[in-house]
Amino acid sequence: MKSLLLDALACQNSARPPVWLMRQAGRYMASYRALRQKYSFLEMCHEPELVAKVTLLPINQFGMDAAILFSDILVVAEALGLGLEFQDQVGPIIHRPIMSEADIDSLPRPDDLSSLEFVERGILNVKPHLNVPLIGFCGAPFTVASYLIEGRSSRDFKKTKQWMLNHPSSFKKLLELLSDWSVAYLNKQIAAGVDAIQIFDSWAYVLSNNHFREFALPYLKSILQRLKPVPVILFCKGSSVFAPDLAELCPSAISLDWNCDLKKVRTSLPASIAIQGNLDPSVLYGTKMTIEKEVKGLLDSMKGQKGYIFNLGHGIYPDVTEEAVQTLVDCVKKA
Ligand code: 1CP
Repeated sequence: MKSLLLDALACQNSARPPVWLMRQAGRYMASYRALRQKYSFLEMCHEPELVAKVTLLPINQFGMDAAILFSDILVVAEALGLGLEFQDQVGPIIHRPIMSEADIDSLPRPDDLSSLEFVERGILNVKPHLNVPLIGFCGAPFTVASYLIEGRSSRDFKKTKQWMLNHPSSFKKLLELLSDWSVAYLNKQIAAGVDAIQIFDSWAYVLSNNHFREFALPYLKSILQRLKPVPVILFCKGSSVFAPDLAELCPSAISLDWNCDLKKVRTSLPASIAIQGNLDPSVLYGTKMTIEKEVKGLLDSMKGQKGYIFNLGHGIYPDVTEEAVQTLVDCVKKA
């Protein structure tokens, strides 16, 4: 498949940058909210026809240059038998969080992925309807481990940090198991037809530099080394700080948050690694003029750079307007 995204991931683009947005299929869309009146979030993830439908919603409405599979990084928690629920206003709840090394030892190995078959079927369903690449994904081991240990979203990651610091060897056992699951799960997505992969280490920024090197980086590396050949984008919140370390893993692209000067990071990294990002998601709360000004400012700063993919620095907030998202996409497409 020839596409702006795949060209940019190969650092071979000469046209305008491709644009897609993290969490582009979600609650800010009226059509998504209408479906959520009928189905729970997990029901939507489990039903391959709905997966296809929701994946296509933003592409058909706004015209992004890539689709991201509608699913969640935590469906793996279900496959591990830990029980998963998404509560409105709360977020993900793991029914049986991991509390001991014995809990880790009792988790299943990724020998049988039949419990995640709905993801594969979703991919097969959506692919024939797409004329842009489809991005598959998983959560990185540290980020997924934090949910499995905390049992829900956390501010301070206290239980995770206590375990990591006091019992590093059993914590690493969990990270290794999650790496193995990620490899099996991503290779399944690749076999089903995704064109690129993004790995989300959303909460890696809570780690110190040393701890990032000990508890995040080796597991990302182990995943990358075992994937079938497709372009891989690495996303961490805090990735501008960790970019030099991430670059050593030779991903196709690094996705950056909005704290950094994107041009500076671009010039500090090997030209063979593409850069994705990094508009502050709250710019979408601005007026049309503000959004256009901010988007153009970012585009100007990256003008002439090969291997640039326009995106936000993190996911879209659920209460932005559809008009704001359309303004952003149109503005990049006019570049
Ligand atoms: O309708 C609803 O109430 C559900 C809202 C929602 C959606 C639309 C959740 C719950 N997940 C998703 C989809 C999703 N999640 C996608 C695919 C759709 C797309 O991007 O268009 C992806 C790639 C994710 C990934 C994901 N889930 C991440 C990593 C990305 C990031 O934002 O950092 C994380 C951390 C999650 C966990 C998660 N899923 C949902 C919630 C509310 C949360 C918790 C977030 C938190 O702890 O703050």
